[in-house]
Amino acid sequence: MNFTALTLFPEMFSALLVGGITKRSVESQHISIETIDIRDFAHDRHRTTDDRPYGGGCGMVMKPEPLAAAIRHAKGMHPEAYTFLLTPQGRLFDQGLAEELAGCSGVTLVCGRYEGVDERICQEMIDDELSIGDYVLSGGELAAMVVIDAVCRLLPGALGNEQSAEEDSFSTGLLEYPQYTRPRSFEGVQVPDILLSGNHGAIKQWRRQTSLVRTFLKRPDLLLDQPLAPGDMEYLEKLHQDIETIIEKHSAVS
Ligand code: 4HQ
Repeated sequence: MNFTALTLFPEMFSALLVGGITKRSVESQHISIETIDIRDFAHDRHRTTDDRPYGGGCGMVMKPEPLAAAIRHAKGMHPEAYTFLLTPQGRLFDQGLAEELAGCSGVTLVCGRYEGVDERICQEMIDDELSIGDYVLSGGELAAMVVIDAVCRLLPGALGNEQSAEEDSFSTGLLEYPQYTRPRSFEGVQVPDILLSGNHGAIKQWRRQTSLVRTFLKRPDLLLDQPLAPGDMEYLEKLHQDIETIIEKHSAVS
């Protein structure tokens, strides 16, 4: 899969080659990461890429001409790729969208700077707008790298352990269960006995149940989306029962 980033700061993307899954995926040719320097498509003496906003106001806007030429160049290189603009106005980039993009042969990511890009670029040359969350970045580059990282690790061959992408939080629809490694006792805190029991059925059940409780406590919104397994319902009903028993006991004395 090819990722092409259009940016005024192509060097930023070298961060993806420093280590980790993105570096390995480039080396094994499961992905390629190309950058296009938007400034290479500005042909005035100062290679200007920004201009003052019509109607006044603070800040600068990315001029349409260099950006349009850069996007046309990218489309020429990768005619089948989808072209996305990173912007807080975009569709929220979540695990579902990452899985969708993992099915594409190419993704082109247009990274704005300043106050944003001329609206005519968004209207005419962008397939869809993506946001990585409700906060304001100083440029689209970090957002584009988030997208590349999250999509890359879903591609076949990207993981040492193929299973771990499927068991990830959000792929199960739940937050992850707690993880432990050696030593068995660390600063007085023990690894839960069940994980040392060798009983794989019991361990699987414990993990699922801790995932459920964690999700309920930290991100109850997630439990409303995903369908639950039958065993989940049984466990939640048992907890519900236990809570009711506690409440009844305490309302009897007060
Ligand atoms: N941007 N998710 C680039 C973002 C953003 C986000 C603000 C995009 C600044 C120039 N991008 N402009 N959040 O905050 O994708």
